[in-house]
Amino acid sequence: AKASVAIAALPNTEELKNSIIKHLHGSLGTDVNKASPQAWWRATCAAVNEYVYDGLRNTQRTHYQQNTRAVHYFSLEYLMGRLFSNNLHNLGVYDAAKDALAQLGLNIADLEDQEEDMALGNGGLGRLAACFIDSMATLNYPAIGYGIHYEHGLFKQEFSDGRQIERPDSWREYGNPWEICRPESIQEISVYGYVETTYDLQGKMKKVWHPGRIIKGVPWDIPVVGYQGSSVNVLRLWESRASDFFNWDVFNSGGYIDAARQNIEAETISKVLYPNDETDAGKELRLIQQYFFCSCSLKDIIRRYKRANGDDWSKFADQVAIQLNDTHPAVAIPELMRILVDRAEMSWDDAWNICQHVFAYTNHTLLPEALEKWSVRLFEKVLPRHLEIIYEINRRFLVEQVDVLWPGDNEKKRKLSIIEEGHEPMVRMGHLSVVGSFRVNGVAEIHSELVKSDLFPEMVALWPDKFTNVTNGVTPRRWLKACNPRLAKLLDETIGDEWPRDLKQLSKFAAFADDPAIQDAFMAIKQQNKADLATVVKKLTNISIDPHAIFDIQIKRLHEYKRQHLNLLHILALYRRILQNPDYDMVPRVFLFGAKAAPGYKLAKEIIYAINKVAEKINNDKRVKNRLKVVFMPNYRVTLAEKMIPAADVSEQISTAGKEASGTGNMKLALNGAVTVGTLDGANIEIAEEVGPDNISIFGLTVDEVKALQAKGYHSWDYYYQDAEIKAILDWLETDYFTPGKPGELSAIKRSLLEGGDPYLVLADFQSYVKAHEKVDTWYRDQAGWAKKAILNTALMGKFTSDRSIEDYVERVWKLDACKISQQ
Ligand code: 26V
Repeated sequence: AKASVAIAALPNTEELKNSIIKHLHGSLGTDVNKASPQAWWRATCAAVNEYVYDGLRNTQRTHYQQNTRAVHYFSLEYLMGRLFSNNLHNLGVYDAAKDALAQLGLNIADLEDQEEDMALGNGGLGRLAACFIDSMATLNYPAIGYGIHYEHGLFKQEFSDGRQIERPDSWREYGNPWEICRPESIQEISVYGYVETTYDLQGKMKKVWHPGRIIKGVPWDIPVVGYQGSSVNVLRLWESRASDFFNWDVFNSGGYIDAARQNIEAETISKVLYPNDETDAGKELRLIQQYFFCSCSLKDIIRRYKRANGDDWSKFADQVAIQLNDTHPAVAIPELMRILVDRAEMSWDDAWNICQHVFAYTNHTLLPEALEKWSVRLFEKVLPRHLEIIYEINRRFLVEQVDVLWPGDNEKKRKLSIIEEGHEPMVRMGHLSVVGSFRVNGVAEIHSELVKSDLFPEMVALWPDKFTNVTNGVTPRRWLKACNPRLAKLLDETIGDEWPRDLKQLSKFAAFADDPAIQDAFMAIKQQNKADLATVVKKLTNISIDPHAIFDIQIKRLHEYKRQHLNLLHILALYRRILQNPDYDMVPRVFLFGAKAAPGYKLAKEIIYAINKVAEKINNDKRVKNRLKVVFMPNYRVTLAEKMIPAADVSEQISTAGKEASGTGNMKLALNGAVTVGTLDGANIEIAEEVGPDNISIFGLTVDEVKALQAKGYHSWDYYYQDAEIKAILDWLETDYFTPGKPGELSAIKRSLLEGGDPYLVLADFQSYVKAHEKVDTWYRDQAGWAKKAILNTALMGKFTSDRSIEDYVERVWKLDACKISQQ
């Protein structure tokens, strides 16, 4: 048995095998002769958990004994995916488990497929949170993730005649072996009601909130296993329940049915993840979700703090840092103020001083429609006391900060006020987050600059040192070691096995970029990964694809700014060229998409439909002679990403410059040796800096050029009339060529690009995009040259590990010390 840091003894193959059988009998109540794959999977999870829990106990005891400063990551989303192979890899027992299962006559891959994805997130923001908690545990930082234990994660996607259908996700319908319920740490929180102003005997005013509803929060803990026996941290997710105490009252007053209804309403809070949908904005339930988990989490933090420090609040800001993952948890700021001022009876100034040393805020988007605002009316109904507190925060901010720098300037006050005045007054959560935090960061260099210049320029004038950048990253454990075992093995053999915890080591691989043997090995691995994906594609879509074609992949949420429709226009251009010139010379290409559209986002759904219809036509057109295939993979999710990314030759990162805050899929694909076709947007800019101009195909307008074009007036019609190819393609979409007998079914895209004014400059970037792809085609014809580019992409992506992001947060924001875990 191998020793590690947090875990006393890790099992060998024999010990694991015995433990799996022990749990098959003792935890699952079944037998080797009749156990289902599901039972084997559960027994293996239980066996693994023996070691995970050992690390968990040692970590929690060490943190308690050392009374460490800790970071508390507040996020509405954690897009975890599956945990089985991740936990095995991070414990360092994947091969032992694989062998143990093989000896039992089982294939580990079949067991992996028993697990549902834990899809408690929408996309980039949620997956980033998952990568970050992996890195924080790996780097031994005292850290806890707080969020919501949604009963239903992101919807499952099906296609019906090419149209997206949403189905509920029930990831834990039959339980989840990784989570531990902690009823001993239940919290109660309040919503609704009214505020009473009272005066004590000294005449001092006191505000008393009489809540209308009390709700119970039940914590579920998910162990977060650091790589190679580092810390085992916790992800704590709150589930809402009706409060026993409250319902008793209703029950006694004869309101049995009312009590049942209130039960249902309380349990609705953690029922479902909001699918990132404009039409959902402003929904009461979403605000209650935000407040519910923030209040539960703050009370949990305070309980732990008081256990160590009693009623002395003076060390609170030394011990506690809270990172707000976007503005979604920003209501934690007035909630901490309420607890300190109303409950702990602290002075406003002392309480505010604590808040401003505890909270830090990460901005993840500049899109105006995604900047959160809540109507004052709704806030007052749900959280009346918090609205008063926000008013007071705002009053002091405007008087003590804004009016001091810009005396008498009402225009500045109007712009900076946390309350947006108008027909329907709104609370601006971004403003609240900046005012209440000691640090604000964007998620890539360019994005952080735009946060300062375009979003909060006056806030920068007030607090220049508050703003910083932390470029995103991804965990190389899941996104290389676990998902691409063939490449991981080649790396181990050529540069040693330190790279998963020190990704800069990958640069040693660059020395092999010209080595024919390594080039062959690298390309052979890509080929095998592509063959594996082709099998998956055949199974899921019944489309046959040739593993020797270029696999060109765009995987991300469906949004106009991400421009999947630009990709589609390029596919149509190639198709048209083939039809016009039967000998059109191109390297065969398979275009693969994976994307979910928000259920209420009409145009996004039309784009999915159009891609599916175009795919149907092209894939069945003999004249194409296999030069082109188009595949839209259904139900894109973390588990599918893990199968697609290792098989990618080309990575599509084609957002309008200035719109994609960072991107993280771009990092995963390049890390696995894909060549990026991308705009100078988000982290693409930093990827281009790292891999160099020979190893990336950049196209399109820059941020400054986009601004200039929009300032002078962009007229998409000009491109339509002046570019015969664009005109032909858009007109083609209006015919019934792709939807026989139903002309006009695909016209929504053309309409948005012409009558709609093409808000994301698709037509402006089109020809530049076509050329970027012609460059890729030329590059690919030189196989040794391509191998070199692919190798250099992998070798030069070391910057983009989430370990580096976390070290940046520690240095620039959290000021934490790592904590070595001691064994009992
Ligand atoms: C907005 C809403 C609004 C209504 C209901 C649910 C919901 C959920 C999420 C959002 C905003 C999402 C912002 C976001 O995901 N930003 C992405 O963050 C990634 C990690 O930093 C980054 O790589 C992507 O570029 C950025 O789009």
